[in-house]
Amino acid sequence: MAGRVLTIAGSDSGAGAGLQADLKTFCALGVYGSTVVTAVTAQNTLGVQDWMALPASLVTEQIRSVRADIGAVAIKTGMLANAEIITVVANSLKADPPQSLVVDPVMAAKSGDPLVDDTAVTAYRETLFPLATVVTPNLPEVERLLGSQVRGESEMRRAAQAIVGFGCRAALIKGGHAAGSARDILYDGADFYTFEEERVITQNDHGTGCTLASAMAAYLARGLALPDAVSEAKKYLTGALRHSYPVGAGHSPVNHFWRGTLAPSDSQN
Ligand code: PXL
Repeated sequence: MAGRVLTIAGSDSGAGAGLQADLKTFCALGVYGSTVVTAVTAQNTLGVQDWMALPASLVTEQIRSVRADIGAVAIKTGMLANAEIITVVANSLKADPPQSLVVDPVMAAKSGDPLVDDTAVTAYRETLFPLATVVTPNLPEVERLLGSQVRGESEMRRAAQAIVGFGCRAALIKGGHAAGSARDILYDGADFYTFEEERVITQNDHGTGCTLASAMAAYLARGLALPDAVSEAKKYLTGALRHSYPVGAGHSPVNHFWRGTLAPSDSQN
C-alpha cells in the first residue's frame, strides 16, 4: 500500500482546485491517487457559479469501495460541503484510521464563494479534527474556526495551539492571506516550526490550499516526517506558482507539473 493516497473532496469543473488539483498533485509527486467526490461545483477561474453536495451515503460508499480494494496510507480531505458529510467521513475514518490524515478545512473558494454551509464549523471541530494528523487552515478559516481575528505571528502561534486543543495531532496555520511574509506556522503539540518561501506575486493562484494539503499527504505517504512533508510540499507549491500560466480570465491554476511527473514505482521506498 506504499504511496497510495485518497482525496475526499469536491469537483472543480475548471480543474484548478478541488479533487482535480489533488489528483494532479498526486501524479506529480509519484503516488497513486484515488478520489471520493463529495460535491460538484460549476466553476471556472472567475468564480463558483453553482454547487451541489452528493448524498452522504454515496460518499460513505465511495470511501468503502476505494479502501476495500486499493487502500490508502494517507487520506486528505478538502471540500466536505456540510455537517452530514463531515460526520459520515469522520465515522468512516474513525472505524478504520489511515496512517496519516490531512484535513484542509475548506470554507470558501479563492473567489470568496462559500463552499460549506454554516453547520460545518462545529462538525469539523467535534468529529473530524480529533482524527487528523494535521489540520491546514488559512487565516480566514482560522477566524471562522476560533471565532476571533488572528493577526501576526504570535497570534498565529496561539491559534495553532487552540486548534490542536480540538484534538488533532498538529495544526499548520497558513500565513498566505497575511500582509507581508507568507510564513506558515506548524505546531505539533510540543514544538513550533516556521516555514517561509519567497512570496510569488501572481493571479494564477487558484487551488493553492488544495495543492499544499495534497502534497503534504503525498509526502507523508512516501514516509516523510510531518515537518519535512510540510517543507517539501511548500517548495513544490512555490514552484507550481512560479511556473503557472493563465488559462482563463480570473485566478488560473498553479502548474502542478513544473517538475514533470514521478512514476509511482520511483517513490515506493
Ligand atoms: O480551494 C478550496 C477549494 C476546495 N474544493 C473545491 C474548490 C475550492 C476552491 O475553489 O472549488 C471543489
